Amino acid sequence: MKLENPAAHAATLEHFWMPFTANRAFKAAPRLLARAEGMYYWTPEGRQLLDGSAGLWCVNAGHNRKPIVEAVQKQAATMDYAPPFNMGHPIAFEAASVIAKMAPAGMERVFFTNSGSECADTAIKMALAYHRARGEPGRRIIIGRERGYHGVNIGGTMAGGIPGNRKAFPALMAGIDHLRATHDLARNAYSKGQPAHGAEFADELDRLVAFHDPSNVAAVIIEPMAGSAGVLIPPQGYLEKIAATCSKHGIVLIFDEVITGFGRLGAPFAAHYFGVTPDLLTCAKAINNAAVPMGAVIAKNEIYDTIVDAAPQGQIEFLHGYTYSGHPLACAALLATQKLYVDEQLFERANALAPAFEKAMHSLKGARHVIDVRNLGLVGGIELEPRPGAPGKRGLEAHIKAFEAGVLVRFTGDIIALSPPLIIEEAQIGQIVETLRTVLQTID
Ligand code: PXG
Repeated sequence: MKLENPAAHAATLEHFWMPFTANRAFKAAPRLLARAEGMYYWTPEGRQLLDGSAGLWCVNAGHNRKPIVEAVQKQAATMDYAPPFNMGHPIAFEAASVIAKMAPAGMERVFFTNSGSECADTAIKMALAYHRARGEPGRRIIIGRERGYHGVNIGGTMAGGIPGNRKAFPALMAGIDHLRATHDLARNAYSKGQPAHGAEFADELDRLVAFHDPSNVAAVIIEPMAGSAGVLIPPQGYLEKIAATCSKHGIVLIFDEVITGFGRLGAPFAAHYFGVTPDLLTCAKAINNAAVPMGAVIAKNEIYDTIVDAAPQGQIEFLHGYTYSGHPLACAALLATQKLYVDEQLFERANALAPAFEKAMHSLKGARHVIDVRNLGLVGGIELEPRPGAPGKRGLEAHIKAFEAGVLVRFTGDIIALSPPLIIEEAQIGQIVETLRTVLQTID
């Protein structure tokens, strides 16, 4: 049989089953991106779009940065792939060292994955393996939080708190409980930075731990700042309380920093920003500017030592890993990205821009449909009043109209999320905000 030329299919959209997408609606009215550079995307027709979301919270250094592109090209031409099981290649060790150096003190062991989802499942397995190695295999319960997002693999889906993502998998969800989300518009609307009210939401952890008994609880997994579910910023004092409860009861605290890692809050990690150190920290996305899929779980040395020392010499200590753990191209992109962050002082830049970003964001107070504006570092959330009987519609329409007006923003339900590349200029922040103001005027 003669094979057809695959390029003959290039123009059809029907074969790609798109992720987290209303496939039929999208394919009826596609929004395609064909090229990117710096702060901008271009559509196939050549229309320019200002990137207000760093792709999906991941392109922190801006698009197609030359040092990253060249590093990936060079690595592809040197060694495309090498097996990571019981073998190694130097650049994966180098990449792990770079991440270990920037992680909070005492967290110097780095396990590579290919995504944030794989990180969540890896971290949950590490927590269970740690308790088993310590002689407490009964600790199996994982506590997540409502509105949390830890990706789409089974562990992350289970610990996550977005009902729609979970409802088809109830049989897989034993041994899990959830804290309440900290969102409290009545008390905290229009907060600048961390909201003043709500540290007591953390008291729920004491209740859940007492209810299940500490001897059964393995880990708590939360995003220090929840991104996907609508930019939910931790109230002052909340994370400190959560960490204290975990520490008191020997529970592994996992921070999911897939969004907050690598400068989003003007610091290497949210753990630095908030001054709260977890036991395991997951990251992905901006780890290598999203140039090649990659994630990493950063573990406290004690967790690594406990798991490794419990196994007999010569035996695999942690039966877990991916064909592409520490993929050479991903590592090359990581090294170039992390160098760029330092050379251009992009985390410091995010920090320096944060006050101007906050001011611009809060100028949307009083704009049509807006019921809250919140911000932290270079993250902004604009919550719209849901249209009666049609929640989520306003958010979607705002996203589409902003796209048509040349600005890319994220939306979750009726919450618009901004997380621009850290190279953004003040004038571009202004352009995003003014575009949104105009767009909100034009939707019902
Ligand atoms: N944890 C967090 C906190 C995330 O934000 C993941 C895990 C999963 O990562 P992967 O690489 O498996 O997708 C994420 C992903 C949005 C949006 O619209 C956010 C994510 C993914 C897709 C869309 O805000 N975050």
